[in-house]
This record gives sequence, C-alpha cells and structure tokens, in this order.
Amino acid sequence: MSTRIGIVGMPNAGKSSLFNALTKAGAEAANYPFTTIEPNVAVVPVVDPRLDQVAATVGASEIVYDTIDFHDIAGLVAGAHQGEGLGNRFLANIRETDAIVHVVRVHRDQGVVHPEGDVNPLRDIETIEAELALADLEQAERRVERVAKDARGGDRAAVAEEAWLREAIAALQAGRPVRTVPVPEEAPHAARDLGSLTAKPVLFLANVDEGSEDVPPEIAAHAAGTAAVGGGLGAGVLAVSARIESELAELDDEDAAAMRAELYSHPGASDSHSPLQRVVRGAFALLNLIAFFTAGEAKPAQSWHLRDGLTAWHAAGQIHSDIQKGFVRAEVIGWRELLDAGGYSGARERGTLRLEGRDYVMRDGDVITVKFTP
Ligand SMILES: Nc1nc2c(ncn2[C@@H]2O[C@H](COP(=O)(O)OP(=O)(O)O)[C@@H](O)[C@H]2O)c(=O)[nH]1
Ligand SMILES: [Mg+2]
Repeated sequence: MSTRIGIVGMPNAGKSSLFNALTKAGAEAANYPFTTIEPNVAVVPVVDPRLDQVAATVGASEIVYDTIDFHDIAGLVAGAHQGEGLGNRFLANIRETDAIVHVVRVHRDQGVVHPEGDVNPLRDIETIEAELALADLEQAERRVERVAKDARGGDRAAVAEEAWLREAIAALQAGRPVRTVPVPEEAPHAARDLGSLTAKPVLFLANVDEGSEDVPPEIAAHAAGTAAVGGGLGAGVLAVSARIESELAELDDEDAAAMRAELYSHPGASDSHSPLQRVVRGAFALLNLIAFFTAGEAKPAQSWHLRDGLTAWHAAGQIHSDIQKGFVRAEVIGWRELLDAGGYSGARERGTLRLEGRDYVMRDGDVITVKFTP
C-alpha cells in the first residue's frame, strides 16, 4: 500500500510549487512503474542508494524504488470546516492521508501576495490548525454520542473509546491536537475511526527565502509542542525554498548541483541529498517507517516500507497478499552483509543469510526472500 501525504497550508504558501517540484522529481526517476494518477497527486520515489548497491551486487534486472504519494490539497481556508470555499471536500481529502505536510510561508518576497496582508508564520499555522481542529471537534462530538450508547451497553472497547473521545474533545477545545491524547489499548483504532485530522503526524515545511536553510525557531518550538506525547507519531520540521526547488527540478542533475552549490554555502548542499529527498525522508521518519528490500539475479530489485516493529509476515504482506497467505519462512540478510559477501551464495557460505520465521521483527535495510506455498 502506498503511503499518502497531504500537502496543506494557507493560499499562496507554496504548496503547488512544492508539489510541482515533487512531481518532476518523480517523473525523472528512471524505472518507475507509472500508473494513472490524478493531476493533484505526485508519486515520488524514495531514492535509496543502499538499494542501488544491493541491485548491483545480486545482478538485478532493474531498480524499483518505493514511492510516496503527495496530494496537493488546495482550498483549505478559514471557515473550511463550515464548507467555506471548497472546504468540506478538501477536508475529506485530508482524511484519507497518512500524514500531513504543512507548508508555511516564511519567505518575504514582496512580489507574492499574502492573503492576510503580511507574513506571520505562527499565525498562519494556527489558522490552518484551527480549521483542522474544528473539523475534528465536529466529528468527535457526533461520534461520542454513538459510542456512548454502546458504552452504556457495557462494551469495554466502547467505554474506553468514549473516555478517549471526551479527552480528545477537551484537548481540541483547549487548542491541542488529538495526537497529544494517547489512544487507549482497549480501543487502538479510536483516532483512525474518528478520521481525526489532528491525530495525523505533521511535517512543518518552512518555505524560506532562496539560499536560506534555517528553520525559524518559533516554528521549531511549535512543532515540538504539538508532537504526540510518549513518542511515536509526531511532528517534524524542515526548511525548503519551494520556488527554488521547483526551478531546480527543471534542470538536469549537474546544473542543479552547480546551482545548489552557488545558493547554499555549506558543503553537502550540492550532493544528491536534495531538499526534496529530505522531505521524502522526513515523511518516512514521521510515520516510523523502515525500508526493506527484495532483490534477485535478473529480477527487479525493489524497496518497500513497513511500520517499525512489524514482522517478516507483515513484510510479506507488503509484497503480495498471496505471499503472506502462503508464508513458510524467510531468508533474511542485512544489506551491508549482502554486499560484504558479494551476493547470496557468498552469504550462504559465510552463514550470514539467516532463516527466519514469520515473527522475525524486520530491521531497516533488511533484504528478504520469502519462501511460500502458492
Ligand atoms: N520568492 C518565493 N516565492 C515563492 C516561493 N514559493 C512559492 N512562491 C511563489 O508564491 C506564489 C504562490 O505559490 P504556490 O505554490 O502557487 O502557492 P499555493 O497557493 O500554496 O499553492 C507563486 O507565485 C510562487 O512562485 C519561495 O520559496 N520563494
Ligand atoms: Mg496551489
């Protein structure tokens, strides 16, 4: 299942610029299996040099990177929860995403109109968050009535969910996102069943002036304050110049690297860790995802994602439901060990290719071959 990220922010914050940059990055990645996509969805490869090396080591036929879908969600304005603008439809679009990238205008280019007249990142963040919170509040108030009925019938999960919903409502009324309210063990899907927008992890993307890479401290502080309690899904922050990225995406790699080196003074600014890939990786980190690989001689080498802490059986399910159904065992090796051994047969000789059962907890960078009965 592909990971879906919704891009939100004030009008003119730079959402479409970021989206266009991401779209071009996706279109240029070789060997991407394109499917028909909607105009507001950018399918972006999660570029991973480890997979390139694994592919070369085993003699794979091609490289297929895991992807993230970015959705440009325009039209979120003050009053959206009441159907202002195209409000409700856009809120529905956000509900279907796994995480949110919240673009915040920081750049002070006089040539770009700000809907409120002046540049004020924290105010803008609060405007957007208030809309998300109000939408959540409406949903929660409606849902709590229904759940309360089941709770009165003595359903334990419903009792836990009702208590959680009441806490969530109190948090929202106090201006805190739902993600700060821990979900009870007895009702683990409470936030998902609510379709909560403010429970989703969020990556604040400061859209900064060209040449800058500094996250304004007030945005960093806000992100830290809105993160989930007790770890887990939270909030992150990055600085990018959306306009520059959309322009750089038009250039070939060499020209883009040269221009980056000119714009950003520190070493490393011109390497392949482009700000767009930082956005992609930021989204990955936000969702607690790890990467694993499948690769074989004359077959595609492919990267996949999995929630950290899940098992070989879950990994099999990511690859194909039939492979999961018929799971017998898995051959697993760390990507580095596979490289060191020069391939699978060398790894077998060294004993670094392990046989694992369905409960093996996958690690970031594992290369897996699932044996299954069809
Ligand atoms: N100077 C500058 N202008 C930007 C930047 N990002 C976006 N813009 C401009 O701001 C305007 C609105 O950007 P757009 O991406 O369409 O915003 P959206 O409404 O959030 O989709 C456009 O004219 C962009 O070229 C930036 O980083 N720096
Ligand atoms: Mg736009």
